[in-house]
Amino acid sequence: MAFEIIKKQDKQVFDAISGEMKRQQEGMELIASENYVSKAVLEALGSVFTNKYSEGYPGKRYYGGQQYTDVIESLAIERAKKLFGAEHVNVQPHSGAPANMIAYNAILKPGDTVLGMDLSHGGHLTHGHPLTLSAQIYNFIGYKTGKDGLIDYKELEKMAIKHKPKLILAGFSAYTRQVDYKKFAAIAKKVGAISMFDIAHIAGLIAGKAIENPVPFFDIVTTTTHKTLRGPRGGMIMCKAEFAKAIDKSAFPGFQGGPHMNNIAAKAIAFGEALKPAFKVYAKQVIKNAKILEKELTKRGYKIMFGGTDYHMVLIDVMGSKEVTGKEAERALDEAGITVNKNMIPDDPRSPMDPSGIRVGVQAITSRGMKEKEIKMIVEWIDAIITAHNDKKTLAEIKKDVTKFCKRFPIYPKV
Ligand code: DSN
Repeated sequence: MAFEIIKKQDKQVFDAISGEMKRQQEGMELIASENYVSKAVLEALGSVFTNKYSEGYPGKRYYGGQQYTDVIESLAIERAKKLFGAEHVNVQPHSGAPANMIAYNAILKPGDTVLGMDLSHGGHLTHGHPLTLSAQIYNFIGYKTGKDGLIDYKELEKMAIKHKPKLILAGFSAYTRQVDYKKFAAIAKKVGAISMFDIAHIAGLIAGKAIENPVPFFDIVTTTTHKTLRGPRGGMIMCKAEFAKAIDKSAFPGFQGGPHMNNIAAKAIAFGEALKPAFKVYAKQVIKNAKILEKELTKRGYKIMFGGTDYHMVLIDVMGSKEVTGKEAERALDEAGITVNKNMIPDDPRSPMDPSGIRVGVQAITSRGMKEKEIKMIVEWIDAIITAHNDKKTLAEIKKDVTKFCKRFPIYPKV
């Protein structure tokens, strides 16, 4: 990727792009929400669709000149329907947080009660964290994992009966265990609530058929398109036909203006890629790699939260395992060329800026072709780095090895 025009026109931006390219190529990306899109997705993002306004939906727009935007948006919708078996799809949400807000706005009135997973137990900010706009509008009540580290469905049912929520939310950014879709849907049905699943983290695992598809079980399913699904930064909402009108109206004109058509073109490409057999191989390998990660870390005395993983990531209690804080672990790993994020663990006694845990995901390195053998090597480094977290010399030495290793797995061959 040469970026010749930017190079001639704007050296400051060119230098930043080149620096980021080098950082991504030479670093070990273990943040659980990132991935490497294909060159085709990158091309679509940089296409002329970025020039076009297209408020409305295919066949019903407020501006002229929509012959090609309609093709692109319809393609993205049809491919998403095929991937997830959804009755209705809206591909316009700019990202995951807006997708959730659009869904809430479609079905809730201010003050309505929502049950969502507590953030420190693996939920997500937009599922009711007090600092979010949605938490100021709706009455969120957080459910937690039980003593065994798993969602306690009996407790969830009790809470649902007690609080009579209008909406019950599944979906997580750090909880790593398979959800019982039927139980969730049954609890929602019992109390007359709408059921919603935010599958942002696991959408690619579902699309690649490595885990069961929740879409048939839930009324509404929101997602991002850029994590395990390996598409562009973006969001999407799937729902049962009865919610279609409300969701579309809430997306536009309710919440957003013109859709970002270059992004929707890139979503269509990514969904096309996810429909190919190779994506199933990828999704299965992601889970195999996460299982090895869990096993190797456990062998070295790291405490994995929720009793393990069924997905692409693990949440590690580094403080409880090695007396190193999440912040310190993140900093030391970063210094040695390995990128993770510090993360709260359930009922963390520490603060969000300096929590007890780190979250580690393998979906991005799996896209680079890394498998079980490489994961074992990576765990050796992680352990060595955490053990020597204050020893700058050791961290610098490991960084050299990590860089050399990463160069063997090009993110874009011949860049
Ligand atoms: N920021 C994303 C994550 O890292 O999980 C979720 O929004």
